[in-house]
Amino acid sequence: MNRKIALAVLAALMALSACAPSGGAAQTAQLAAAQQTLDALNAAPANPTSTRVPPTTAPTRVPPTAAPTQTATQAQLPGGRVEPPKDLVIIEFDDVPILPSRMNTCYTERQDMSPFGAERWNEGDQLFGSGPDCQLVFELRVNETNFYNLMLYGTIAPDYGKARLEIRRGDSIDLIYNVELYDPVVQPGRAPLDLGNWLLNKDETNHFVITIYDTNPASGEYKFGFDFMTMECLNQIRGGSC
Ligand SMILES: [Ca+2]
Repeated sequence: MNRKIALAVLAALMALSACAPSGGAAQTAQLAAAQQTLDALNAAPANPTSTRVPPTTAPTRVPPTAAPTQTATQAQLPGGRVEPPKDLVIIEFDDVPILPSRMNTCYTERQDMSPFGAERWNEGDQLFGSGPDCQLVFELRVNETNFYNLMLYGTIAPDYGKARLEIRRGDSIDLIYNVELYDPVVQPGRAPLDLGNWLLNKDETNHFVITIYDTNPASGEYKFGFDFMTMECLNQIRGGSC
């Protein structure tokens, strides 16, 4: 029983017994026992073996992290991408080296896309060129071995041909897509082309290869335009990092 309640009950009994008429030897014995208990409770130290745990300090509120700062490069991405992916690498095709190929090297040049609405292309330009039967090889350099999602941003136009896209990892060659680049109107591809998720090893040589291999009858030419591609580290390796 709660100590305070017990004291109150015993005190009430004592008070009642003091007012009540005498009840004989049994009542006297009960009152004596009650008095004894009351004395013992009064003499006992308060809460002698309390194991009550003091309240813990209130958890410190963690301030919200600062919103990620959008980088200038991400801000330049066309198409209004609001949430830049984590660890995004951008390969701007007209800014990176074109490596030697076993096939003919395509004719290429940087093309200012202002006549077609520069704001629709990253940095307002693209790598323009022409075939046929030529190949562009770009290195996919990664600092960490991990899975990466690859997205391609290209252009479609009335005088464009067909392209075969490959990912080469080490000694393996993975055929990805044959893509039609012809369209009656010069414009960015209607959607970025998702090339899928790939395990890229930092200790191997990885390449993205574009081969201009054919043309559409409506075009009759083998020209092409590629804006940029992105490599987003997906961090799907246990213990890995991006
Ligand atoms: Ca560009």
